[in-house]
Amino acid sequence: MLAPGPQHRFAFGLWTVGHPGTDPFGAPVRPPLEPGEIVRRLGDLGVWGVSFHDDDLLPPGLSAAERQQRLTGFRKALDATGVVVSMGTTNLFTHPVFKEGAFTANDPEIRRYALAKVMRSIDLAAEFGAPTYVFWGGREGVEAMAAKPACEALDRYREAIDFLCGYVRDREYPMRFALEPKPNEPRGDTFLPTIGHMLAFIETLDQPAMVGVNPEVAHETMAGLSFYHGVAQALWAGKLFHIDLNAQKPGRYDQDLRFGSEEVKDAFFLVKLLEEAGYQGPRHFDARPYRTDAGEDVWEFAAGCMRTYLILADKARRFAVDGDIQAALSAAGASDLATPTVGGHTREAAEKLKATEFDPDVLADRGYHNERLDQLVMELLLGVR
Ligand code: GLT
Ligand code: MN
Ligand code: MN
Repeated sequence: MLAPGPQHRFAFGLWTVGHPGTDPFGAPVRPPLEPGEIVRRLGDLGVWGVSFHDDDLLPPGLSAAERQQRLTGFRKALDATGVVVSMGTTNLFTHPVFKEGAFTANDPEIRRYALAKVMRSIDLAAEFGAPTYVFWGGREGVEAMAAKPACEALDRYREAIDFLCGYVRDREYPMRFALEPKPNEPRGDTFLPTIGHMLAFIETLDQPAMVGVNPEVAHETMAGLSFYHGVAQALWAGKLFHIDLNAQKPGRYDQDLRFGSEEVKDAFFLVKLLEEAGYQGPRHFDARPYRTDAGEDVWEFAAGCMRTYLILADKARRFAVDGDIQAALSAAGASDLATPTVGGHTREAAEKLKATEFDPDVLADRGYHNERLDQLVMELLLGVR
């Protein structure tokens, strides 16, 4: 039950288990790993998918022969393990050229360079059959508010996504886009900072049906928002195309911790939501091992992300059949929310409703017993039920 397999659709980015442990204050603590080796180790753990940035797979500056060697090594490892490429993305944040932005850089030449880099990277992802392409606008933002007219930045952001949708359609790649919000870091403020901003932006695009979101646990949590409720709204809107799972303490820099290692109750309700909503996309871990760890610890970290997910999925199944929890849900009136309030508007229905006598004091008398319900959830999670 806790053994990961392809049916669970677990995926990792090359940059996650391959992260060398650099941080703003410290040098690498782990040696680089070859993409082919990463795929083989992930395959051994029962992982279904792998994702990459263009620069993870093909670091800038490789010779033609080195490029070919890395591509062949990667392809061979995919074929040998059956691991699929579940997502591709572009690095539009490391090189100094993007220090002032990529799609929203003030310099039009930099914006055009960014688009060309993305198109080449989309070709690479398509070559490996990636069905989803992620956009994380790490450098799309400002420190000096005066330096960038905010609405024009959104115009340029939209222009870029529209252009790239056109590119994918023209090439007939079977690929959808997933936009990843983040409130800040590395920029002081990032455009499209939350799931809600992103959902509203998508509706302004030329091809809104082709574009969804890739929310990340750490990013909403940094802003003090409920990731669970953001993901629920994305699902409700039919826009959860991809998800980045990790863990994060609220109010800090982006920690990208092992999935489920912080805020366990939130992680439980997230897994329950994904499983019960029938979400079919990748369970993609965008996390990295602690900087204290190296070697085999990296693979233990990867196994831990998946094991915690499966434990929480099992807890969700227990939740659904636990008689006390079901009784507490009834007492809370949880299932009554599925009953329509009034149905569609008609003049008669409106008049009838206005003429109805309500007694708010009587209605207010009801208790909902939420304390009991939540305590039962805690006991389930703490392993005494
Ligand atoms: C980077 C970022 C992530 C994004 C990745 C995709 S890169 O690690 O912190 O949240 O998902 O570009
Ligand atoms: Mn992410
Ligand atoms: Mn992150």
